Amino acid sequence: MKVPLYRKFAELLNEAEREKREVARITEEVPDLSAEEAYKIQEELIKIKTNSGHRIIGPKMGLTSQAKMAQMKVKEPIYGYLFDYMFVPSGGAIRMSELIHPKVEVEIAFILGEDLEGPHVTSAQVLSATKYVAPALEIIDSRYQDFTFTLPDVIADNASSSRVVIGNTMTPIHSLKTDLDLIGAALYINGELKACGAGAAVFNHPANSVAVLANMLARKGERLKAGDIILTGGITEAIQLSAGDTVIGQLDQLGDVSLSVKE
Ligand code: 0L1
Ligand code: MG
Repeated sequence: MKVPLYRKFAELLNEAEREKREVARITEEVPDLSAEEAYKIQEELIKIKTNSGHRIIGPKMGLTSQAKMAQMKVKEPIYGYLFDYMFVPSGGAIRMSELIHPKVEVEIAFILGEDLEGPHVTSAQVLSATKYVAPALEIIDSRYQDFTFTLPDVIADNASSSRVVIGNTMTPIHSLKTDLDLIGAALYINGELKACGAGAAVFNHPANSVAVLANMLARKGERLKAGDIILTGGITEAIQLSAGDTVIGQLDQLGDVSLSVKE
């Protein structure tokens, strides 16, 4: 595929997000789109956003559970980028009128104290470079019709990134009493338990997810930077949101993170 086509699809996805409308999957027009080409489209999309004044707050990992990887028939997760305009304070609100068909998932965020550069980053190096961990809610909002896509489609669409809520408490990683894979997470919507899991659902340990991310970014000469806020992947399944919902994510030792959903 040629560079002008990367740009064309990136513009389509960016417009879909801005105009809050679903679009057809790219693979309907380009059935043999590869993951490598899809990351080129994603790079164009990121350029469009940064050129229009938005700032990256960190990368995110998606499809990090064995179940999701098996479902998509892939051996490694995917990444995308979170931007400043996606950030919602804990206890704040998102608006359905600004989104297409949002879903929410509970995650653990890592806040790095040191840079991490692949290609051979280990989870032990991730743990030593991490300053804080925090509870997070990720709102994913695929720009594709009916929230359905192939792997290259979702890579091009910035891994469905839409909004992110980070809990108010940042916990120094070395103060945790149990390892992150044993930390339990629960997702409540309107007081009802909708999903639960443990940190191990994320690539066996969320630090593995960050290590894989650093090693994937090294392929294009990028590294993780001190201060990056990294979403490591959903611990719970993603749950559809509706106007009027109140969402609370609870994580052992890390605390709560919440948001409400307005019209
Ligand atoms: O953050 C995620 O795990 C989302 C990855 C993309 C797949 C999806 O939109 O469900
Ligand atoms: Mg996610």
